[in-house]
Amino acid sequence: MAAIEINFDGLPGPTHNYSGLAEGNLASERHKSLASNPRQAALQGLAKMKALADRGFVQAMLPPHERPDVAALRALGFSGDDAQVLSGAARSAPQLLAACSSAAAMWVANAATVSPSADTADGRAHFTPANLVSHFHRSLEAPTTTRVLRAIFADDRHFTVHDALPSVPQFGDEGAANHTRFAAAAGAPGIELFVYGRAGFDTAAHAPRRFPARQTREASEAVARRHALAPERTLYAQQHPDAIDAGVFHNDVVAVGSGSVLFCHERAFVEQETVLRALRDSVGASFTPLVVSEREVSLQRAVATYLFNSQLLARADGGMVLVAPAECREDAAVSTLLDRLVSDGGPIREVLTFDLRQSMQNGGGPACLRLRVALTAAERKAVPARIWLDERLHAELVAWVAKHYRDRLAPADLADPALLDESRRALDELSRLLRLGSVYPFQRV
Ligand code: SUG
Repeated sequence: MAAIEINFDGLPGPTHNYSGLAEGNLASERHKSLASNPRQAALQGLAKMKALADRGFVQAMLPPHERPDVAALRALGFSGDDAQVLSGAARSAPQLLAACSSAAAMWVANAATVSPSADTADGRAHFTPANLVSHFHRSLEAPTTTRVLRAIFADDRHFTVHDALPSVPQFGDEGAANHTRFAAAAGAPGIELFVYGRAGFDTAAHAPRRFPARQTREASEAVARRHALAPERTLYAQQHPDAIDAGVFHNDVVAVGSGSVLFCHERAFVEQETVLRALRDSVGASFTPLVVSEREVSLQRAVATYLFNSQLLARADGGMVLVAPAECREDAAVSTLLDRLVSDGGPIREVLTFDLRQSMQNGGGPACLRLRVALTAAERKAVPARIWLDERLHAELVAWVAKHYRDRLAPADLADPALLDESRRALDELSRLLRLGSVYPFQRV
């Protein structure tokens, strides 16, 4: 049965803020301490989901996580009641409070690596939640992500949700942001490309100098083994260390692929020609690389506009839509490139742009905000949760955001115990709305 690729978008949570937590992510570093607008962040995300659903793309969503993560602060030695834990952390370790308050779970491209049932030996769709060990604030996501995925993909006739890989730097795993699946035809077994930034057990090999490489080759290989992928349909490539040093902390900042198309910068991968040749051999003659030269758009511009952090969506007529950040139309060179892509008769027939500035200022564009899961009709039917975005769910979510979210959050507000209460109340209501069961720590005590 033919599967269709479904975008599960992460929803920014009520504590969305700018804390400069992500080294090597230039937008996060630049916007540190800016006041945020969580309500606008959530509404911008919902507007993208709604617009794509209205165009006939099946759209789903994933919920925010519980933040501030009081349990994580307690594990770090802060004590007393919840309000005292927050005020103690604010006083003596504001960076830890910020880390434990991050709404970074919205970038669900990092939630997990997903292999659809057409690719795996046992015919089930496999999920490995990412351990995200490269940054403390993101490493907190794995347990809730695992519970949420197990609530949605609960039916073990169709799905396997693994545990995250061991949480050590040698197995640094950032999920689908470093993973691309190609398939020449819908329903055909895919070619899965795993992209890593460094070797976990051989630190001498080709590493970036300035910024950390988050994904290790060993992590990618372990995920491929667990998912029981056919070795002849599994490829590995290394991110170019220069790209990481230019701010490409995840491969999806410099490349996006879908179907038979790869849209990337010419400086995305080490030995890029070899990678493209291997993809052509595996995907077949229909493989279409759209490689942008440094001369046309520099790596620096690509990072500044997030050109490649776009979604490539297949329309019913076979053409593709590129879903790009609004920033791409504000840069003359990038905007010209987008027009050229549409006019030159290639696979991209249309470009849509969205204002996702609240997320973008933390380094999260359209592609970061979504996790792709290819599902057959039977697999979709086996999902008990109400996560499919239709007119009604969208309206309910917009009302829910209006009811619970603040429109301004400054760094000092993270210690406000009322924010914790508001956030828990909101998530309690949301988990009922989405029929997820008790996925949050505060619901489980
Ligand atoms: O891990 N930003 C996230 C952005 C993730 C983008 N995802 C993908 N490229 N797939 C990160 O760097 C910033 C949080 C802060 O600074 O407050 C942050 O975590």
